[in-house]
Amino acid sequence: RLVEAGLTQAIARDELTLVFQPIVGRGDLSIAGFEALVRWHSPEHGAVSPAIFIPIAEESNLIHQLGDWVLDEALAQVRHWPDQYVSVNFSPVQFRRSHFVGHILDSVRRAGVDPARVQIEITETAIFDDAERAAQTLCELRKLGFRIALDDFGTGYSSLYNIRKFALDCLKIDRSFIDGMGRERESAAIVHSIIHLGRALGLGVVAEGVETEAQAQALRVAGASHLQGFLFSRPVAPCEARKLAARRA
Ligand code: G
Ligand code: G
Ligand code: MN
Ligand code: NA
Repeated sequence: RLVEAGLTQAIARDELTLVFQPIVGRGDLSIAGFEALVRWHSPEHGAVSPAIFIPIAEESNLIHQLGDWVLDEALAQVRHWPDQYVSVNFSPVQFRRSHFVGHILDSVRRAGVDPARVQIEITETAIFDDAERAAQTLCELRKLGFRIALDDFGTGYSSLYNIRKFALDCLKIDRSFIDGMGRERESAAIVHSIIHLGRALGLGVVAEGVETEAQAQALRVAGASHLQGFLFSRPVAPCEARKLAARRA
């Protein structure tokens, strides 16, 4: 597999970069944190989307090396921001690795970063298979001060029963629902339900993929706590993120 071979070299050859997308408060649009998103510029394949290469990395165990690089790079950047957190995506394969908690803790200690400034984004798939073990892992991370976000919420299989047991800080509503909000009653109903659920459980609710002012307004009225999407900012390079962080703390 060509892509797999290239990916093996990508880290050593400095072909990976991170970009950062602001997550803004619903009201004053101040930047609460940035989501780190990995990019691969391959000399052979050009720009390859993580939607393509993350699944390949997961199948070949490269995900651990890649994930370590992403975390270290994200931690290096968060130190330059006044008080925002960095939100890092973790694959279910990483999450289920033994010593996941100890491994992350080592990284933040080495980087000298307060766990409170690190948000761990996991998807429902990560916690679906072995809910007991996942609940335990999340609980340990939360005790250490990490923030926990459930990503792509609404697209997976987590039962509401499980949600109640997990130590979470926020739900991230999948952007497919935000996209459908203005067109279909069903999407709007789902968005409202997730926001209601999150608030009732005392969680933050981040709406992803906000592209229009009409969506932002509807989400404010519905009670989302934070918004993320091209309307506010595309994912930006580290130097740009630093400027935004300093300006809009
Ligand atoms: O940034 P973009 O929309 O192209 O991301 C596509 C997919 O890749 C999304 O599902 C996103 O969560 C995932 N992704 C982006 N960066 C990372 C990363 O650093 N680690 C993992 N596990 N997934 C990522
Ligand atoms: O699965 P996850 O939520 O981590 O995916 C994040 C992805 O969503 C990133 O690849 C990012 O580029 C993309 N994204 C962020 N904001 C928007 C937006 O407003 N519209 C669209 N279409 N994609 C977005
Ligand atoms: Mn995400
Ligand atoms: Na998402």
